Amino acid sequence: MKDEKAAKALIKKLDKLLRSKMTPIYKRYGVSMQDVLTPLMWKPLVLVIGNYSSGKSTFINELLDMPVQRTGQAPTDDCFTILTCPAEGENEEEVPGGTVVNDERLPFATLLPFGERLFSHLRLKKIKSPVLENFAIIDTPGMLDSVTEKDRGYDYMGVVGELARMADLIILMFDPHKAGTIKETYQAIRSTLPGSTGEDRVLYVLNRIDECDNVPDLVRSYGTLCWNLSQMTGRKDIPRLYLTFAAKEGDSPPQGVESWVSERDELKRAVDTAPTMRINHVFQEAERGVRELDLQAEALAAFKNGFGGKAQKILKVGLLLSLLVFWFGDLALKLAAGFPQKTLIVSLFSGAFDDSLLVFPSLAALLVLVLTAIVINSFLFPRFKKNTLEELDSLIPFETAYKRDLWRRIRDRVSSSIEEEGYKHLWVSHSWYRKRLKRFLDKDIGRLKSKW
Ligand SMILES: Nc1nc2c(ncn2[C@@H]2O[C@H](COP(=O)(O)OP(=O)(O)O)[C@@H](O)[C@H]2O)c(=O)[nH]1
Ligand SMILES: [Mg+2]
Repeated sequence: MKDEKAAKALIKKLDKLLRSKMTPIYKRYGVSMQDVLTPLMWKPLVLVIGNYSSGKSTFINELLDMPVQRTGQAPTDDCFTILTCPAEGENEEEVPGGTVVNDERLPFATLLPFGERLFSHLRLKKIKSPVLENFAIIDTPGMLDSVTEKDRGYDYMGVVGELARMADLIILMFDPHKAGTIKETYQAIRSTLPGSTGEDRVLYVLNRIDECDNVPDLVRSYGTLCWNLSQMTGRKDIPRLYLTFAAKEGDSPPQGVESWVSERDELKRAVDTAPTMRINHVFQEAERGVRELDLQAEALAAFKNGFGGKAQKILKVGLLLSLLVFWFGDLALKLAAGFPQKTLIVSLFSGAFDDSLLVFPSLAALLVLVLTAIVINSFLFPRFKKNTLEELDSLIPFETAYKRDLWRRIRDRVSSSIEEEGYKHLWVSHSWYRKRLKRFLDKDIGRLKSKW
């Protein structure tokens, strides 16, 4: 309990730190802080995903010790259900998806882009349960084989990915019948987990092992799942796999699986750690948000520098031309058209110089400079902007997969920023902002984290 209180206090401090140090930079880049602040605001989240009928809803009912979710062999439930407890003075109720995503007290506004079709498959249930005071649980429609977005009506993978990003703990459930056919789901999660960390947020569960005919059958399922998992994770070390089943009340466990009875309790205890897991996750999320902003600054700096290089070349030519025009323009004109009578350079050498001779060369040089500026502004810049937008992905180098994932998330943001405010960004000192972001990531956030 003490840990939970300390965790809450620390999250509050992080919120304050982000607001005080990051607000001006977010404003400068026209990015809403909502994305980085929402993960801090609600309660710990546990996400349960897996094949249909792998026993997700049964496990949730077991955790809550009441039959909240419908269960059944066929795909019974095509809804994302957020289970939480009512606030003080509130009653138990069911809130429809459209209201959930628009409620500013809840962190689900990021699901808004998935549209109306998702909202009819989303709901929030307020249930009086002591478990739900510590964290909220999200039950999900089971993964089906070979289902396209068209069949579902909405981007299922996208929603799972977004929820996985928010969740402090993810339970990935398999059963012996389909030991590892949810590669796509895993990929949706994987792209939301930062670098090499983050995988500790996933609990892998092989459920329904009581349905294996005998131990060799279980070993085969386990082996298949391990193999598939290593294909999914691309790693050779296998994460811990909880082997569990829902014990029927009063019944003794079927022969062969007695040894795994205690794993169910271990899994439940692991789920109970969600509130403290949240600390790591919340810091990761905050860092990710700030890194995204830094990446945006990096991209805009590259845009600015790229244009700067090109503009400089033209400017040099323009300056040279204006100098030539200044010194020799009137002379050239005289040779070509016979006037003016007196020219600057000749009068300087003959000693007949007077101030009025400067008027024509100065105006001509100024005209060349103005023309250069017009060329840069009206031809070079629009063309450079268009080319950059067309080849946005080659604007900056991607040294790591993590950076590429971050880029995927902010690409559209950068694109519209260049499209709408490209000119403004040429005058921003991105390196100064990047220094402040770096200091925040290297020092400020680390200092706060070390208090945990
Ligand atoms: N034998 C056995 N059946 C289970 C177990 N867990 C769930 N079931 C049954 O499997 C069916 C599907 O479970 P459900 O929780 O609805 O799966 P979901 O689609 O993942 O939510 C239901 O009929 C459950 O009673 C288990 O561990 N062992
Ligand atoms: Mg279910």
